[in-house]
Amino acid sequence: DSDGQVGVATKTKARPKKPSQYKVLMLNDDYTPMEFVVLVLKRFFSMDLEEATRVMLHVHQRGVGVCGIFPYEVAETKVNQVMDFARQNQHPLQCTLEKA
Ligand code: TYC
Repeated sequence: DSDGQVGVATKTKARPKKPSQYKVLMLNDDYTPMEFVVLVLKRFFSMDLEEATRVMLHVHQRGVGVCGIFPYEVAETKVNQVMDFARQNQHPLQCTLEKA
């Protein structure tokens, strides 16, 4: 350099990281009607009736299930939309995020 010092240049490889993905999880409860859960899966996760019914029954039987995997901001928006819609309809349905 300008002082005459010798050094080793290190270079970090440009490795653009993929945006982290998050699972949107649906939780079972004893009160939300099955039809309402199916409606939510169709409306906010673009599932057809067959897939929505399959996912709803999985959650009903196992306690939790994956609605989809999305970039963080999309996943968070979907959780908020589901929670708002459930609240508006006075159902206790819960939805949450988990790193994929
Ligand atoms: N367990 C609910 C019932 O018997 C149905 C249900 C399914 C609720 C999935 C929530 O995420 C859920 N009516």
